[in-house]
Amino acid sequence: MSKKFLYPIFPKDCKSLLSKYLTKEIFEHLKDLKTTNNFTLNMAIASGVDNLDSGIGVYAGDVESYSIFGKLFDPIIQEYHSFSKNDKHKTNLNSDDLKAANPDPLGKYILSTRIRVGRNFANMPLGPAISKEQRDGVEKRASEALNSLDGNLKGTYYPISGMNEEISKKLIADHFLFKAGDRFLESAGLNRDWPSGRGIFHNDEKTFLVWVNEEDQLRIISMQSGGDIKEVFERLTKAISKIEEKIDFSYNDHLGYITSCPTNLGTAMRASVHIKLPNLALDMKRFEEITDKYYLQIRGIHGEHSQSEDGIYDISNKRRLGVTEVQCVQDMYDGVVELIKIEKELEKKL
Ligand code: ADP
Ligand code: CIR
Repeated sequence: MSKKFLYPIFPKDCKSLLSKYLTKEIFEHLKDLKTTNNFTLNMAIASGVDNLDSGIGVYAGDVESYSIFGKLFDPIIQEYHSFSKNDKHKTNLNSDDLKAANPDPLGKYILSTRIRVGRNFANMPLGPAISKEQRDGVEKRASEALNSLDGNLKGTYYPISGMNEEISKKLIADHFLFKAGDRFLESAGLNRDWPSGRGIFHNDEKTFLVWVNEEDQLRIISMQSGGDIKEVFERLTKAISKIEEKIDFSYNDHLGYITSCPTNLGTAMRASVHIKLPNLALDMKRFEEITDKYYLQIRGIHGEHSQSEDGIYDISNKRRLGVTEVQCVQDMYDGVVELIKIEKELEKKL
């Protein structure tokens, strides 16, 4: 007999948006619904129910999840992106519109810059609801499209299956490859059939990389040492348009690019720097006042849910939906300029 699906009780100190918005009434309303890919509310909330330290706690199995379970997703999207269910998304990937001269030409603060977007195939379930056969098909189509790129985007696709453990450990430590066994993704069903269908494509310099079948079917990444944010954005936009010549991605006027985690909807873009701010780090209240003002998120240097080391932080745009790609990078750039200015002032007071 199947286990009865009961209303989850969250502890008082649970801060996830799931615990905030999944009222008993909404639960009763949604608990027996499913999408055409058989994705249920139980599946959508599993990550936040298992991981009480989640910030968000929900995942979509397909684009339909966002409407069928809209009573839960809409307020979460509203709070994270300040975006209402009647708003329209807008896109602008024209790098000429970005005003971002290197804010740290001497390389004293910014160690590296990375900009990524998530993309999922049109007419295909998202990772939490995809079958093994569909996932392997995505890998085949993605690796063929990627292996045909040329110029500075030319590279090689490396499946995770059969990858030497030393090589994968080094790629993860050097910030190029996703970690295996993430517990948030595990509960969301995103690690099923691991490692089949997963892999990484990169050029020789590792300035252009694509993750295949992690949280989204593609994570298209441009990164390099230092703070030339515009160059990183230019490489990314060129890569996106080349890949879009070969693959149709899931997109609609309301939610923009469709992703499995609602925080990534819209542009699906996270533009970040690894930046050394040891003095500002001694006053986290002030640090967070600046990051809040510019709509930025602070992460540790080994990615989400990791800690800072040696006063180095991962600073990135928080908003992704209802703002353009250029604005996402501009948010990060403007905030970083301000952070460096304050760090310099604090240095002078030493
Ligand atoms: P995502 O950016 O795809 O949401 P994570 O936060 O997990 O995922 O980060 C993925 C990897 O990218 C981690 O190894 C992280 O340290 C690395 N990373 C993120 N931003 C930068 C950056 N600016 N420079 C170098 N590595 C970065
Ligand atoms: C969580 O809920 O903490 C994870 N599922 C990750 C959510 C995405 N994080 C973010 O803030 N962008």
